[in-house]
Amino acid sequence: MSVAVGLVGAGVMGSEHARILREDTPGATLAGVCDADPRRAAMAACGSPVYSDPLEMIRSNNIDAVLIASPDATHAELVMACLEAGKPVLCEKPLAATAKQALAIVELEMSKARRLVQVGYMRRFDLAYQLLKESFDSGEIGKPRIVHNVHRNPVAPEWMTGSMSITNAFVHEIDITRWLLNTELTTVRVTSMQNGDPLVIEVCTSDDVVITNEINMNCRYGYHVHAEIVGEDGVASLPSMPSRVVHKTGQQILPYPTYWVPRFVEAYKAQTKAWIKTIQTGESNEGASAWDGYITTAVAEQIIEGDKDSKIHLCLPPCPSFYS
Ligand code: ISE
Repeated sequence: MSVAVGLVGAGVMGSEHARILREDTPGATLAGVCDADPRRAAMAACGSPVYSDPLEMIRSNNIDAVLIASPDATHAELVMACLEAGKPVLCEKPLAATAKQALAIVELEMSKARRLVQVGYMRRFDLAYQLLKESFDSGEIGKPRIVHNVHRNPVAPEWMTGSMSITNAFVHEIDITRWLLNTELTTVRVTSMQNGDPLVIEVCTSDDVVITNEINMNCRYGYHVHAEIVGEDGVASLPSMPSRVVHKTGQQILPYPTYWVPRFVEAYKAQTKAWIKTIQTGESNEGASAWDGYITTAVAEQIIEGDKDSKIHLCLPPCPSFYS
């Protein structure tokens, strides 16, 4: 049986998800698209029904599961509606705008006694990150001491305002580091350059690994994500990404993508396939749970509310058995 997916949001990510659902996800059908802009929705829908009210689409009998790719502030309410309707939902990161909203999602999901929420931290499905995790899990590089993360965008998207370099960008490093090292974060110190960009964020984990993070929203040269685990017996890093070498004007050039979709397109596809398989078979996948989404939002919130330039001691509750 093909899973009929309703997509909320047809912007940069939404239109990409629509394409992946239409062309690259066996077992799924794009069964509806909802966006505030009906023309944009129709373009992404490519002939499937267009909705103007996301709640109507979520509740429709023609929709089995929902993919949310609308603006960050709308996520929590839409995920709650999916839970109320008993429908599986893949929500783009972040899960919610506040830790309180994210916790309400966790509580509602637990009350339904069924895992329905997956959060779109797609780096978990990136082959290079998976191999990095394998190096750590296999013990090949020994006990980890340091992780270096670099997250650079050429120019901050125009919708990126205020603390979104933390709530929308750095949340990837929070999630991927917890997943890579299978650990919890304990302290954070943020060093902010003049106008808040770039940020240098130092994090410690419960097993004394130090994580350095450069979050740079305006590096100019391209979209570039890098990670390296320094272990006691060796170092494992992400490789240069598959690209092409251009020989031109006396130079050899290895081009960078201009934004994140080309870099992570295979991860987005693998994430959607895994989500659909989980819906069809009930088998779990590597994706981030509502609990992971809650922890990530809680860490981001505590950083934003914490004292700049001083060490923030994170206060995170233990993981309920429902999620372990
Ligand atoms: C964007 O929203 C994303 O989700 C990308 O994955 C991230 O790398 C980028 O910094 C964000 O702005």
